[in-house]
Amino acid sequence: HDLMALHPYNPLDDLYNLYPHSLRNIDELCASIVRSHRETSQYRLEELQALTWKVFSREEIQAYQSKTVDEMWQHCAVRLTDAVQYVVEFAKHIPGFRMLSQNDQIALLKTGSMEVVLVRMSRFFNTENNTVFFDGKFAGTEVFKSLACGDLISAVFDFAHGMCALKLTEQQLALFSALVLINADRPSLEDRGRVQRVQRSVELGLNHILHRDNQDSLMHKLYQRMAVLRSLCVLHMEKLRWFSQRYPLTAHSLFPPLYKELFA
Ligand code: CLR
Repeated sequence: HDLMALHPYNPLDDLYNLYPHSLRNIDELCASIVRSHRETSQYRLEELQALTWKVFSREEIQAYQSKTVDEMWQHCAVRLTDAVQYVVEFAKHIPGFRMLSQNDQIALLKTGSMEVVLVRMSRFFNTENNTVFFDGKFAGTEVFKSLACGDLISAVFDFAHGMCALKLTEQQLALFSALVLINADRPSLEDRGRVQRVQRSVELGLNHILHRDNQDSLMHKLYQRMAVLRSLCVLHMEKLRWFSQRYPLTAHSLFPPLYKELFA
């Protein structure tokens, strides 16, 4: 009886018994997603931990706050695009992604890349003082004041806080990021069936890792996080539209091409 409680029934167990070879495939799938995550995550966790004491000074915060709205937007758009570029690299090494048509790859990145950046933000977030690693130091929400979108910034910080509370391992985070990206429900997909097959394999991978870690109950929480992510990205697109209307020249000629291609 006690043993049953330790190892709750998992439908994957049947699958493993029926197809022992597919367990090896799932292991290989997980290994390559984890490797891709590691190679594109910019900083290792130890490196970030060693930097937590680096916070912006009063004067530095004031310098960010006295930037004009369009200066600060441009600055953040460049930083975000840099992060998105790493997510594109990550995507390319998810088994099955490169087998999708170019149209479908772009469709997935258009809706998913910002979401993955926000998932990754939790690695760069210090819950002790609510700061994020930005421009070489840890920054609180006040640093982003001149963007004039406080509601988006506080929602993004709340999300990072919530992600940190889940205390995901790097492997769990890697698989979750892949699942956020490979989503057959995204708009304007040509070959939804093919995306669905890749999605199912990533889902199996995440299930497998959570089961192995004795954390099956995390799956439900992760699906809840995905719903919050969608609403954050809708908010990001609304802010971007608002900004482009007020500052059409900056948005048109000074934003990085990739940022425009994916979000505009
Ligand atoms: C996310 C994880 C990446 C590294 C990285 C780079 C840029 C950071 C981003 C992280 C988190 C979100 C961030 C961004 C720069 C600006 C943006 C702090 C840490 C904030 C939320 C402002 C968004 C403004 C838009 C509306 C333009 O691997």
